[in-house]
Amino acid sequence: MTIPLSDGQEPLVVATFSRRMALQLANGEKVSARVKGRRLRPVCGDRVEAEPIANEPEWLITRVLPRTNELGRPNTRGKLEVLAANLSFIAVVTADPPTPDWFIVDRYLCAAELMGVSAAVIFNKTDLAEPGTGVRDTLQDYERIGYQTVLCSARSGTNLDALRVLLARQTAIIVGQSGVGKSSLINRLAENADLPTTAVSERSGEGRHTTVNSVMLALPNGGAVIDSPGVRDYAPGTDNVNDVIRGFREIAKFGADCKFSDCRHLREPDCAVKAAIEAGQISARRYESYKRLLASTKKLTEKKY
Ligand SMILES: Nc1nc2c(ncn2[C@@H]2O[C@H](COP(=O)(O)OP(=O)(O)O)[C@@H](O)[C@H]2O)c(=O)[nH]1
Ligand SMILES: [Mg+2]
Ligand SMILES: [Zn+2]
Repeated sequence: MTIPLSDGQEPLVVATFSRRMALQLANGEKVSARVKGRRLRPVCGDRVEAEPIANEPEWLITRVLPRTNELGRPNTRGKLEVLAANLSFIAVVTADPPTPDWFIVDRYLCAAELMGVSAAVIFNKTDLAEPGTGVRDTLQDYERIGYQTVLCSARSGTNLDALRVLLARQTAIIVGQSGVGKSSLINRLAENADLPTTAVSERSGEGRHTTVNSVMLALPNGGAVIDSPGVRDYAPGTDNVNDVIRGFREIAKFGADCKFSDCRHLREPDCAVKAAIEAGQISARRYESYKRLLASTKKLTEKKY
């Protein structure tokens, strides 16, 4: 199955393996490609200019077209790595096991806000156990601020239709801690998908070896999903205080009523955000994530001077 491209559209990057790529051409054909020069860094979702290489089966990518957005995160060396580009949706997956790390979820949701794309929180593996009240309350907090949530199971198939509806006609990336079932979900959603999945117990903590950086697969009812098996669980961050504030939509909303227009919602007087937390209108746990992300930007900023 191919990802729908309109006639005459530029080739689309549908898989990356280090410097090697798979391209889908406008006629639906898939070709492998190399990248011209060291400075070009195409990622899944990129539109590129490319040409066939004479006397070789491969194509050469010569230019990456301007991106509408990109999802980046720090890699193991602390450098920003772009995971995918030109997205319309981010699905953040959690499960138990592994023990949910909601800070990772909040960081991806923050990135989605800054990119201007929709996002949802998925809780997978409901076949193992019904989610406890802690998980349900947390998901409800996300619903309250306008993120859709889905409880599902890649194994039993429960509620996968809800996920299909969410992802239909989107260009989505599936993110989340390793072992939550991202590849398993995509294998159920995308036809002909055969992504490798790995039991949590078989994973080494220090990053397992994966050859594929990321791959984009077509969905049966239109749209596409990207799987990006990372070597470790690095979630996006930001070094800009205003971006952190914008990245937490409920904090940005209540923050409009603070006394000071540059209020960081920490110890400032007449802070509408603090009032909203006390009134139970903002989740205290989300506020902790906000403060944690803010603290990490402070460290970054201090390092610069
Ligand atoms: N019980 C159960 N196990 C699942 C489910 N989804 C994935 N798994 C298992 O969880 C492990 C990690 O899955 P994988 O798709 O590789 O996770 P990823 O790292 O997020 O891509 C594998 O052993 C899967 O078989 C599910 O819905 N229920
Ligand atoms: Mg995977
Ligand atoms: Zn404030």
